[in-house]
Amino acid sequence: MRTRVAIVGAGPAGLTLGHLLTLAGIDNVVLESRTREHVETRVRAGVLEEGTTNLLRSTGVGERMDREGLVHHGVELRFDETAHRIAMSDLTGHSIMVYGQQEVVKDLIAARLQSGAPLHFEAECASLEDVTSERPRVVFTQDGRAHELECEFVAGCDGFHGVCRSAIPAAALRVYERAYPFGWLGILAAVAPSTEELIYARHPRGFALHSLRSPEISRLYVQCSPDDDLAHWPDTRIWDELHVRLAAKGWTLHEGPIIEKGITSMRSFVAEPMRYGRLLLAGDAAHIVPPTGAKGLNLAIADVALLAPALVDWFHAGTSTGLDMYSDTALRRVWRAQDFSNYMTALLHRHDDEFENMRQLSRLQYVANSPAAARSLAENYVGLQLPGF
Ligand code: FAS
Ligand code: PHB
Repeated sequence: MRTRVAIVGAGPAGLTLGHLLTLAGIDNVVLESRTREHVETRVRAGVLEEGTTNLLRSTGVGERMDREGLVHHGVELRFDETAHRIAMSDLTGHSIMVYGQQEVVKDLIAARLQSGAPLHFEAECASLEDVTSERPRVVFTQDGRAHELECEFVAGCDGFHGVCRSAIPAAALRVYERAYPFGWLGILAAVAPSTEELIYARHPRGFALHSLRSPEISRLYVQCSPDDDLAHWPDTRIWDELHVRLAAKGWTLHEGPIIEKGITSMRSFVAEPMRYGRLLLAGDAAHIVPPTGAKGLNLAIADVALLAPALVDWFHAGTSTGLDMYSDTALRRVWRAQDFSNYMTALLHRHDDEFENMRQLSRLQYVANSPAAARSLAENYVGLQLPGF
């Protein structure tokens, strides 16, 4: 098997890259270790920045998103049982779109299948070979048999637990990591959201987030310990904690059947550089952010929005500038998102350190009362539109 670009992973990064390259007429193959059903039902992110929605819309995969997605112009910070709205669109001129990551993945898979470009499910990459040569190879297994995919570039879009990053020798890789002493227990509930906009709540019992997926489905999270177990969280306890942590005068949280729940640990992680020879990393394969800033999915898309034109220039114009600049350019945005996600996590989660909790309360009071502080939070949350990021 041969192609120009081998893409490992059919998450948002891999599928978007494959979509963009196919539109540009560049042969590529997407290899995904799981089933189509698994990747299309994996509940993850929910907030899309305009950079993401514009890219999906302008490349013909935004129609259902625009029909079913929810455009939001603000988010609420809630503390001391009081609501403080951050009027993002007024402050920045930009909005966000609430539309589940699994819906984005479904739309991209549908477009991929319609294009006829190769997308192999249950095709697990075992290793990458000769990534510093001009003919790297992807060794993968499918139907119990080993295969080799010869290519000119490998896009490692296989997430944090994938194999592509490990093809870069440790001596060539700089890794930055921080584990947080928090986890998130997330639920999908079959109940109309109790709020029009997202609510990020700081409470002495711990952080809570009220997000949404549709007029009928609510997405909610509570801070838990990083090694917590779902067995300790019966539905009654989840709702009790949500009622306490999200409480505000004159506001009611409506309960409903919980249809999905899971616990996610939180970490910050960056692997530099995002290129090694003919291997290019994108998305969670290169970086992880705590979900408090709603950046993970958007960073993955931002990476491939840089990588696709760089590969197009290589194949169509024979220039390597985009590829040579890819890692440095992507990492500027990655580190900005790392800093913002770390800031939002520190701002809202319950710490074991009372000094930190008091500092946090003061920061929240400052953001709630200072248009300058609110604008800084808002412009990072909607996705920085500054040169160089
Ligand atoms: P992904 O992990 O989405 O995709 C990688 C793909 O590669 C997967 O389909 C995997 O099956 C495949 N793969 C792995 N190894 C392979 C191999 N050897 N061969 C072939 N394929 C292989 N972000 C937010 O913004 N907000 C959130 O609330 C949020 N919640 C999250 C909850 C969880 C449990 C997780 C894990 C992540 C969450 N994220 C959230 C971050 C998430 O949205 C990621 O940023 C996003 O999925 C990144 O997309 P990709 O880089 O494409 O990686
Ligand atoms: C979600 O809707 O899943 C969501 C929203 C905002 C976040 C994290 C997750 O910061």
